[in-house]
Amino acid sequence: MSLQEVLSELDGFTVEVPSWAYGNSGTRFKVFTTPGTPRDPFEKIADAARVHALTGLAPRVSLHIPWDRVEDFGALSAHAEEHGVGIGAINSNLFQDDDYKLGSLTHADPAVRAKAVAHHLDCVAVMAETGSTDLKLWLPDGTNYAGQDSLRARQDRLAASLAEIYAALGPEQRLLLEYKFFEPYFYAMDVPDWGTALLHCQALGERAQVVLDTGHHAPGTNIEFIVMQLLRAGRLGAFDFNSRFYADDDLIVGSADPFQLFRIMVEIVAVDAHRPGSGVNFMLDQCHNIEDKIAGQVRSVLNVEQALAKALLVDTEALTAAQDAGDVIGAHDVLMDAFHTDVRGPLADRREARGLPRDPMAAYRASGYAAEIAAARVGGTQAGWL
Ligand code: LRH
Ligand code: MN
Ligand code: MN
Repeated sequence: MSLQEVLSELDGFTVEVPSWAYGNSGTRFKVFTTPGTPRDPFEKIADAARVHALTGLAPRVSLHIPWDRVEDFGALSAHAEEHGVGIGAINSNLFQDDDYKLGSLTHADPAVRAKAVAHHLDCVAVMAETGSTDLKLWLPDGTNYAGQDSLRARQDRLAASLAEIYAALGPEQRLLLEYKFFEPYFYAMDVPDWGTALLHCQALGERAQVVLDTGHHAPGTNIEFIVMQLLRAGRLGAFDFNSRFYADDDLIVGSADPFQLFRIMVEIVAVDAHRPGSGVNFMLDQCHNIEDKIAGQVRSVLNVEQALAKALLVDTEALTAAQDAGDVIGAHDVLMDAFHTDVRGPLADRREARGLPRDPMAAYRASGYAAEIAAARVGGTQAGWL
């Protein structure tokens, strides 16, 4: 098979970009503002649409509620469509309300739990208005001290709250449950790992699936193993891609460790989960604190495409033969051959053939869009989570 034939597997592969990547962001120490930062969700979508126009890879934008709350979500959806993109997952937010200091969906007080459930029903209403099919829920609940609350009771309350939310979803809609092992609590998070997320999803039903955020694991965790295991269970609903050195750094995916991203994609390709309709939503969850945000997003989606292209190049016949023969080095070499292949030229050829810029980054720089928005927008908003 020719290289371009192998790469035709990329047809239809998409990456979903987060609205919050286009807002100002930073650390608890400092938020640097960037000229041209969007002032509202409409402008965030316009910027996201640029990324899609340049790469042909990013036709959906995830929203975060209430960061992206607008009067008329139908109008936001129509605006997205006019710009050539659509609305993707709707993210709920349980981490910025004083009532949730001791928990939201797990809180001991039924009134607080009811409020947190109601927020999700509100998100489901946004899904109806925008045509979104994914409700994404990251649970920031947890405890800071042993004995602070019953670990077990919190799981029981969570299961009951999730069941109420799940019951509100339509037959075409999914609940995506994201785990994280630390932060904002440091003794015990209530959904710290993929096992806990999976158990809750299995209890809920088929349309409850796990979200794997690459920044949400302890150092040294073998993430591709988790990818493989969730795929085996039929429960890998989505990725939140980003890159990290230390913790949940949310930097450009594939920047610190492109090899890890490749290894993840090898597991994806092994079961054709890169193909449209596989049920895996390849999302980014990133922010760009010091770099240009649109360029940062362009680099991110290209990095994901590149990792997938290399994974597609793995000679699976040779790999299986080496594995079956117990040829340890031989098998490893087959994988590394694919990883070391430079796919940038062939991917540029593919883009050109599809009427896209060969070099999206150069095209972005030459477009003058950054200067245009810097002149037009004054006082861009913060992404929301600081
Ligand atoms: C939590 C998280 C989750 C939130 C996003 C802003 O760390 O990954 O996905 O919605 O960050
Ligand atoms: Mn995330
Ligand atoms: Mn995160």
